Amino acid sequence: MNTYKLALIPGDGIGGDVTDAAMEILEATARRHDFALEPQRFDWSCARYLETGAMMPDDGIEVLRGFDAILLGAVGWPETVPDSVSLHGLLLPIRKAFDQYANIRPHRLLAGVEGPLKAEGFDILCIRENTEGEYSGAGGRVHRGHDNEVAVETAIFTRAGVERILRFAFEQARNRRGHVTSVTKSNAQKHSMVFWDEMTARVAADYPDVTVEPMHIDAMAAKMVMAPASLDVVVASNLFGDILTDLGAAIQGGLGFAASANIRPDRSAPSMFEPVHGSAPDIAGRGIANPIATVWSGAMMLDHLGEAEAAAQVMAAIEAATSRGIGTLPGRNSTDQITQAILAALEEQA
Ligand code: GGG
Repeated sequence: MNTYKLALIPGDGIGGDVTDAAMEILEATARRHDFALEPQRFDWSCARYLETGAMMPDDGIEVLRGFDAILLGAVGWPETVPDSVSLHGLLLPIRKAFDQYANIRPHRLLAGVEGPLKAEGFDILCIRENTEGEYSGAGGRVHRGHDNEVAVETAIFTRAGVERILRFAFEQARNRRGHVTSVTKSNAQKHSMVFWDEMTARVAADYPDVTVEPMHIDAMAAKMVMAPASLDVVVASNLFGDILTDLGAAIQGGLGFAASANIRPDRSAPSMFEPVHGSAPDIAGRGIANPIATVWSGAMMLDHLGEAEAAAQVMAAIEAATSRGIGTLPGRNSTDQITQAILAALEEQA
């Protein structure tokens, strides 16, 4: 029997609620298939930062390296720790240290979920570059607090980094409907984004079976609202992908449904799975967070681990619950009710 060592980082706010729910469902699924999950919980969070001065220990990355996968809940507690500190102290270092360069975020309406648009039938796979670009962390500030203060944030685009994320997107498109939309702002950003467009054309030449459309981020935002069904694979830089996938979450009914996977494609280091949403301090501790985004992320994790059948069963159970109206509207059901409905649907499959 395969046993997968899983690093569980609930993080802050609703992160604990949604990862607990996901683990209950994933472990129930594992029991029905011939594998086991061996989770180890880490308290790395803003609470830890307040106690120790660090979101994770100095050897945190080395500790995580020994796991098969990481399941993360949410990061951030802005009331006490600046978001820039918490994000750069946990989530971003993990993505970069393990070179999880492909952030995969699916956007589609689950059965029974009515999004805010009239549009139906869209199925978008956003591929966000995850290790460089605008989130490189390169830059600095001088003359702090003075009238002549300067802040510089440098976006870094390397040939290797851009080429590999584009190839990843084209490979995904090959297994889907064969279309890539490559998002830039190359009219305004004449160095990095023109370079991205050139790399898109170069990579596209190796994929004659895939159609490609370069698009500016502003036009893309409109298209995701006006004609989402026309989109298949969307590839974008770190910042653009981050923003577009919140829009993607909105059109699929809300952040409670938006799943993501931070993938190291060659599998030489662990990949990390997390909902797109943050810690939601406004609803933390109320037991009403929607766990579906985390359960869906967990299904992506099972798929990545090679348990495709189990992953498909988790997705079918989520949709059996949502098709009955469970978890489809904010606040309609508690976290526990949604979890129990998904568990019941798994039982029914048996
Ligand atoms: N679910 C993880 C989380 O808390 N994300 C919040 C966030 O701000 N993420 C930024 C990013 O994905 O780069």
